[in-house]
Amino acid sequence: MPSLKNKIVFISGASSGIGMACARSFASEGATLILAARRKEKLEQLALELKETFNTGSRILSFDIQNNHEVKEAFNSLPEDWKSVDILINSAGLAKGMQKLQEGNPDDWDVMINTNIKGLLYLTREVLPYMVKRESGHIINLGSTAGHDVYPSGNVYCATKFAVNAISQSLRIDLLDKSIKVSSVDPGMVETEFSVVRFSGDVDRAKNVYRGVDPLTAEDVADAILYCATRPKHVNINEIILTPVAQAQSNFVVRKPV
Ligand code: 8X3
Repeated sequence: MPSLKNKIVFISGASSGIGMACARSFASEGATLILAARRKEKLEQLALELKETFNTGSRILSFDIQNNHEVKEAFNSLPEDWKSVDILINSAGLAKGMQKLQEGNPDDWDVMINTNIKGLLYLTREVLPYMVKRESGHIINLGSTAGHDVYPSGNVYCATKFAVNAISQSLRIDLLDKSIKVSSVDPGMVETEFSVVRFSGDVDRAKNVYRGVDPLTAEDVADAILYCATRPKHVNINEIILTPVAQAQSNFVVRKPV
């Protein structure tokens, strides 16, 4: 298995959930990390933990991915040799609200569209030219089963994940002649802060999403991402869709009585 030793891995959304789990698993494989998110203290804490546990060298970048100016400024603040990112993990993303469209909140739509689609594009736009120049690199996008099948009241969130799916497919074509890999890792129900954020801190409602299911963990998804990143040079994993055993796709879930 190709080594991640001294590879530069840029992780967006690194302050929690799947991004944080990726930081830990890639650090344990010897990668050097750029940890990006809005919450600086969380990133500092994580960088310290990874230094103590794995002796990981890392840099932290705190910025709002929804703001292209901030994304550019943060990326450009990196020393030149750190800009040659080997693997970009676009894991920043969120859901806000879950209502029928006619009842939805346009402010929530903006946050989802600006983070999940535009933020991913802004960051990729900064990192990619350096990969293209070297004709080497790997972009791993965090998609979702919601990018394959819509579900009731999922409208805008599902649309953002369909967009991520389209961006991954399109990037793969555009980069064919540059030897750059593009993978999409698309989980179903993962119990992280995801539903708590979606329901604005309503922990009981968030818990209920995973009732009787034995959901995926952030570590399960990080494991799939690590798998994509550690294939031989000539192998690209286009897409991994992973769900809990009790889930077939967005709309088919069997719950055990609890
Ligand atoms: C997360 C999957 O079904 O909770 O992207 O929206 S779902």
